[in-house]
Amino acid sequence: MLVIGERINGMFKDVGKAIVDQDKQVIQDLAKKQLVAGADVLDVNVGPAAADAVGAMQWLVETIQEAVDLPLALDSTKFEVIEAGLKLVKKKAIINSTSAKKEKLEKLIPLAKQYGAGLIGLTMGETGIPRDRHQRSEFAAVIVSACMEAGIDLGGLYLDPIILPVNVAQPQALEVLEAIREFQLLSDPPPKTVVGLSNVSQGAEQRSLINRTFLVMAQAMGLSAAIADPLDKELMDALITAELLLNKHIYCASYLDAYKKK
Ligand code: THG
Repeated sequence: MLVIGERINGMFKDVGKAIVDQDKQVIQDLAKKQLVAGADVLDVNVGPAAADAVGAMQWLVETIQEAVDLPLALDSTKFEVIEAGLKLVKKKAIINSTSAKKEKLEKLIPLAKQYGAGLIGLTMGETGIPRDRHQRSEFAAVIVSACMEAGIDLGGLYLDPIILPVNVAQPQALEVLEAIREFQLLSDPPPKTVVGLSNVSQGAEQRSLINRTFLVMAQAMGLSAAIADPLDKELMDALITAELLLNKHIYCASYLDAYKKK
């Protein structure tokens, strides 16, 4: 399971404030802590408030790379913001994200190709947020075939079924789980899958419990990656235990510690 640390997102108050104050310490601490906790990649999102989003992305990428050596997932709906990040990254980045919309695919696939970056494809299109597993698979097929046509390495493509908060869209959680399974039928070898895990519990009580329960269920469906909070120890322990039970690594009495030292 690829863990993409979610914490460097201007949606969080501490990060939003650090961007405004240009406070490197806050960002670098979060980068280091997520690395130690088991993040493989760091998501970087300037958040909704940043007035100069391009400048904020540039500052975040440089600030993070001074502290840690991890690859970054550049998370923005704006092409220029992602491009500004791509120009600065030292490691192969992940573009977060395109959708199945024609104008998005036409811009972001060439960008991924130009920079040799991975690509997250949100399975939503002209009609907006998908209704059910079938619509998700339809949008997924559009994204996969556009990448194939462009000659993009499908090994770097992550399909995202889009998780909605369970407190307002309860039936969607099961649709997402089924979609994760269906996406894997779209190509051989199967495309990878990713979710923005914390979305599922937004506005709910028991966030951590909901997050880790859903994560384990998604892992059983074959999920490849999660944008999630690695600082949530119970979440990480559940993730590692699920991998053990799915026979992805060998059991030993100290398997939790052994995994973290990998
Ligand atoms: N798919 C993809 N990318 C994504 C998402 C996705 N990027 C953003 C998001 N969804 C994943 N990241 C987060 C980060 C934070 C929260 C949820 C998802 C979150 N934040 C607190 C909240 O809203 O309650 C912030 C409150 C605070 O300040 O503490 O829950 O789905 N590809």
